[in-house]
Amino acid sequence: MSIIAQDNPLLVQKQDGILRLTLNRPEALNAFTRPMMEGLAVGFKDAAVDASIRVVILTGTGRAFCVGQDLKEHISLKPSFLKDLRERYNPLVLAIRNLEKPVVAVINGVAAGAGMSLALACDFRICSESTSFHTAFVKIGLAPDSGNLFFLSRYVGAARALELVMTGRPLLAKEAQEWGLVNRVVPPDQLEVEATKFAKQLADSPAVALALIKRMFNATFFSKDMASQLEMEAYLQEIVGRTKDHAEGLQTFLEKRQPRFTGQ
Ligand code: T3D
Repeated sequence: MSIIAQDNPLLVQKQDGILRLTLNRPEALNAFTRPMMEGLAVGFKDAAVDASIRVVILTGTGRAFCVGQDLKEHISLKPSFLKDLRERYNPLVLAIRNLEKPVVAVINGVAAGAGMSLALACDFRICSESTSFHTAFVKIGLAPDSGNLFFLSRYVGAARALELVMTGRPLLAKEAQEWGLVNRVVPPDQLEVEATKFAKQLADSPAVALALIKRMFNATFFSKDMASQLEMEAYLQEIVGRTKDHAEGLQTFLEKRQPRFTGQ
């Protein structure tokens, strides 16, 4: 494993094509501070330009994934919400959605506020049985931000999303899975193994196809109408249809063997 940086409050590790970004302020349930968010921004920029990175895992240490903005920092700095969201939170959400590589949220415990939003912005959510989601904003007199309601309503439907953001009631892992919000729920002691196995499968998949599937997914759920979506699918299929990985895929179909994708 190559450890790119081992600094608190964000651990950055790279192994087997997987970039693992670990929020590391367990004493504050991994609440976001400015240095942590700057580290995340750098991590996602690196992931975009480093071809050896095929998948990003976002996770946390201790009993929480992330509980959103560090409210103690917020109270002491008294930032403008508009400026803070525009300059720090929204760019991070966009970086995750615009990164043409899968991003897996490995949710090891509590996810609240903008921490929950960031988990929702990821492509996949694998969580431990101990996970609970808290929209949290309403509990401190705020409206949801960082895409929380935007993503939530698309994943679980309008009625459930509105109930969660208006009441702030916790959503436990089992119910989140029943609602289709998370991909897998696993016992805490199996989370890392299961998540790494899943990420490795993505890392070994044809990279161009995954990039274009993510572009399609964004267009399907997050923008555009059906006609332009169909046009875009045709356009993207034309591109991915010219890759060596597609040729390898066809070949393995004919030869009945496992593919060896190279990302080209
Ligand atoms: O500029 C901007 O601010 C714009 C962006 C805003 C985006 C946002 O994210 S706003 C939403 C911020 N997050 C919250 O409001 C969540 C606040 N936390 C909670 O509601 C609860 O902690 C939880 C329901 C998430 C978990 O409850 P529980 O009982 O499991 O843990 P706890 O005892 O409340 O917390 C444990 C420790 O973490 C505690 O510290 P202590 O007393 O042991 O020293 C607590 O203060 C700390 N902690 C929890 N959340 C935060 C936090 N510290 C700083 N900031 C937090 N958000």
